[in-house]
Amino acid sequence: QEVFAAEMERTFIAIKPDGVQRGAEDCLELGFKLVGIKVVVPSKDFAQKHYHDLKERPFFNGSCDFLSSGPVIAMVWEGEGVIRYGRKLIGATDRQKSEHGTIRGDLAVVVGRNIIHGSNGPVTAKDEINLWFKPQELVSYTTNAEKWIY
Ligand code: RTP
Repeated sequence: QEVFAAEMERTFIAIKPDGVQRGAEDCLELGFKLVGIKVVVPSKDFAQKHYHDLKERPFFNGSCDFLSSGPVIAMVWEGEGVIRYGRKLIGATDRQKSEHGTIRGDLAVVVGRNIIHGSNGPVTAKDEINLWFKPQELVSYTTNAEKWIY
């Protein structure tokens, strides 16, 4: 029996270089379906593409330098409501404003070193997934767990 509609929401989540260096990659207990994962060191040019929305902001260059400073764990997660839930689990951008129990609230140091990234809406999710992953790097599968965990 098909529990969910075929078209599932997907989001892009990345453990940033500070999170990888600190071994924070096991912080994700999303309860959603992981459909793509890889470790990459993004080039500066690539980081600029990822942060293209922030081009006019004073911290754009610093954020791009930082994202390209070391390995990033890039992931695509799938499931109903995964974009919003991912953001909730990650917590507010600024560590000072992120709640305890969120990844940033518990682990982030300052706004520019905030451990993890998650798409902030359906449009950016689509753009970011397309930027970071080729279609053939994403898998489709069903598990029995889908009946209880999503
Ligand atoms: P992200 O894209 O990394 O998930 O972060 P976000 O949506 O929560 O926040 P956004 O405003 O898109 O900012 C992207 C990243 O830029 C760095 N930042 N630095 N120095 C600053 O004031 C400042 N503000 C933002 C952070 O690393 C932030 O995650």
